[in-house]
Amino acid sequence: MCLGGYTEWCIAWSSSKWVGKKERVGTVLCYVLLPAARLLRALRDAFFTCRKNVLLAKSTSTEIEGVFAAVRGRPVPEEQEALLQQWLEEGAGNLPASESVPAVGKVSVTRASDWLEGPELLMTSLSDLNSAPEVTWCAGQQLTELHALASSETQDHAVTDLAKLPAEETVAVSGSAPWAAVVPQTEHQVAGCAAIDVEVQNEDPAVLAWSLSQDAETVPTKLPAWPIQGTAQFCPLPTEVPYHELLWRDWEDLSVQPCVPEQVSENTPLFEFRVMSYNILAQDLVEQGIDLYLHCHPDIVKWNYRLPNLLQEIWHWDPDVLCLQEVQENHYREQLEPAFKEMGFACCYKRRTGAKTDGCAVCYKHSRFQLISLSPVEYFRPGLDVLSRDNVGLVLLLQPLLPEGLDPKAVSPLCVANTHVLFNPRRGDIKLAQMALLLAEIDKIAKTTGGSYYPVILCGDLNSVPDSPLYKFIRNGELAYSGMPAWKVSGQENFSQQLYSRKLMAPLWPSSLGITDSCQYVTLCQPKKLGRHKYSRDFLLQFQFCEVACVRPPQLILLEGVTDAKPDRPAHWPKPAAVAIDPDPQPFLPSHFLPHGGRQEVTTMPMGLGATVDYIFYSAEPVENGNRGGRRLYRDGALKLLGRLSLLSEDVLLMANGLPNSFCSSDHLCLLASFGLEISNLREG
Ligand code: KL2
Repeated sequence: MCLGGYTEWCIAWSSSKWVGKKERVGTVLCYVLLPAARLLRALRDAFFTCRKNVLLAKSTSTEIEGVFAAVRGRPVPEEQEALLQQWLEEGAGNLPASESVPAVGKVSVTRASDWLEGPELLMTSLSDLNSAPEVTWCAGQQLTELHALASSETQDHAVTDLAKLPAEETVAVSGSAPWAAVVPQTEHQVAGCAAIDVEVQNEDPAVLAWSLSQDAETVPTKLPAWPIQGTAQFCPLPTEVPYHELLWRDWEDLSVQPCVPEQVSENTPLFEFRVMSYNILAQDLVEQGIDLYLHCHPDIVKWNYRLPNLLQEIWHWDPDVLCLQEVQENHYREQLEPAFKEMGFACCYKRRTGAKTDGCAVCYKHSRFQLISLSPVEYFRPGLDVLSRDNVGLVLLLQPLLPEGLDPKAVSPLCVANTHVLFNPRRGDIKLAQMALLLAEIDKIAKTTGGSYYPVILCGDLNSVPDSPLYKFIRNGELAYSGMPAWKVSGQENFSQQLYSRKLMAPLWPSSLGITDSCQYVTLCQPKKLGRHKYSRDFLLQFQFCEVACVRPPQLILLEGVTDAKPDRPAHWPKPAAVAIDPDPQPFLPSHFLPHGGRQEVTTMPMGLGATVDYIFYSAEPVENGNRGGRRLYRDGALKLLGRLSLLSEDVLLMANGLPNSFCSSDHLCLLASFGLEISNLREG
C-alpha cells in the first residue's frame, strides 16, 4: 500500500508547523493534531518503505545491502535512485554493511531437493523428572514402537486465562502481488528477512523473502506466485545480525550409520519422503499475549510480515508431509491453504473447539500420497475435567504413490498424526489424557486387518520436554503415573515449592470414555468384556507389584515369614522410577543435544528461555532387552529415518534476538526429517 506524493509534504508540515498551531489554538487541538501528526509520520515512514521496496524490486543496483541485498534487475531511474539514497540515509545506517549482493538478475533459491547433506545425529536428554508412581500405564502396541526423533521447547510462564483476542488485522486484497525468493551470494549461506513488495504488479515480483541456500550454486528460480492477493507491505528492519549465518542448520545424514550397518540395506528400495512439523504461531495468540513478544520489533510479529517468511521457509525445505500447529482458521482458508495448493499439497485442517481460532493442519503432496482416511480428534469432552480443554489432533492414513510400473501395494500405507497439546505446565493430567485420545485414534487408524500396525509418524507440539514423563510415555510405551504431581508430567516448570499440587490418580479417565488404559478404544479391543467389569483383569493385576503393594502397612502385625514377606517382582515388571537401576552399564546416551559442542537443542524460545517441545516421533522396532539409561532401544523397521535438520541452541537463538526474529517468523523452529519406507515387490504383478 503506497500513499502517493502528498506524504512527503506531510513530513515537512508535521514536524515544523505543529508547535505554532498548538500554541494558538489551545490544548483541544492536541487531541486532533497530535494524533494526526503521528499518523502522518507513520504514513511517511510507510511511504518510504513502500518506495524502497518498489525501488529494490526494480533496481539493478548492487549497493543495497543486508536484508535487501537480493533484488531483481532493472535500471533505476535517477529520481528513484535519489529516493533510495534518501531512504538509505534515513534508515539504512542500521543495515548490515557486510553482505555481498548478487549480480543483476542472479535471483536464486536453493530448494531442499538440492541439499548438501552433512554429519550425524543428535542424541539427548534432560534431567530425570520422574517421580515414583505406582501405576503402570501401557500404551498398547503401537506406542511401544514409537520412537523419539526430535523435540523442542519448555515454557516458563504462569498459566493464566487469556483475554479475548483483539480483532485481527487482515491483509488487504487487491491485485496479486507475487513475490520471489532471492539469495544473496554469501558463502555457503543465506539471506534473512522477508519483504513483500507493495505496489509492484504481477510482472514485477518482488522482493526478498526467507530463503536458505545450503548450496553455493546459484540457480535462477523464483517462487511461484502464491494466490496471496494483495498489498502486503513490510518495514525495513534495522538489523546488524547476520541471521543466515547465525541460524544455519546442518542437515544430518543418518542413512549411513557405521555402527548399525544393517539399518539401511543398500538393496532395499525405499520410498523416500520428508516430513515437517512446524508450530507457526497463530496471530491471534500473538495479539493476545503481546507481552511475550516485547523483545521483537513490532513489525516482524505482524502477520503480513510473517506469512511470506513462513511460506518461503516451507517452500524452501520442500516437505512431502507438512504438519502445522497454531494455524489460524481465517489465515488457513484465505492464505495458507491456497498457497499450499499452489505448492502441490492437499490439505486437511482441524480447528480447536471452543472460541480458539487456531488449529492443526496436515498437508501432503498429492503427487506422492493418496488419502485413505482422515480423522479429526477433539480432546474436549463435556463434564470431564481431565478433558476440559480445546486442543485437537488429526490422524491421516496415506497411501504412498509409487512411480508407474510398480505395484502400488508394494509400499505400506503410512499413518500420520499431528497435534498441539495443552500448554498449561500445571495440567500434565490433561496433557496425558489428550495424548491417550490421540493414541487411541492412531491405534484404530494404523491397525491392519491382521492386527499389526502400519508405520506411524506422530508430529506435534506436545508442550512437554525431553525425558519428561509424557515424553517417556510415548517413547517407552508405558508410564506409571499414579500419585505423580500433575506439573511433573511435562517437565516445563518446577512447581515443587508449591504447597498444593494436583496429583494424578489412576485411572486418569473414567471407563465411560471408552478408552482402555492401553490407549485403545474399548470397542476395538475385547468386545466380550464390555460392561462386565469396570477394570480389566490386566489393569488390576498391574498393581500387584507396584511400590505401595510391596510395602508392609505399619499397622499389620509382624508375623515372621508371613506378613514380612515381600512379593517377588517378576523380572519383566518395571521397577519404580525412584529406585530404578540402569541395568545397562553403557553410558547414558544423551538425546536432544547438538552434535558439536554438546549444547542442548531447542525448538522454541518462550520469554528468551529455550525449550524442546516439538517432536517428530516415528514407529520403530524395539530391541529385545534393549534399555539404556531408562530409555528403550529401538531399531528402524520398515520405516527408516534417513536424515534430519539439526536444531539450534538457546544461546545461538539469543544472539538472533530469540524467536521470532526477522528471519524466523515463528516462536518455534520447524522440524524436518527424511524417511524411507521399504518397498517390497518392485514389479507390478
Ligand atoms: O507453548 V506454545 O505457546 O506450544 O508455543 O502453546 C501455547 C503457548 C499456545 C496455545 O495455547 O499459546 C501459548 N503463557 C505463555 N504462552 C501461552 C500461555 C501462557 N499463559 N497460554 C498459551 N500460551
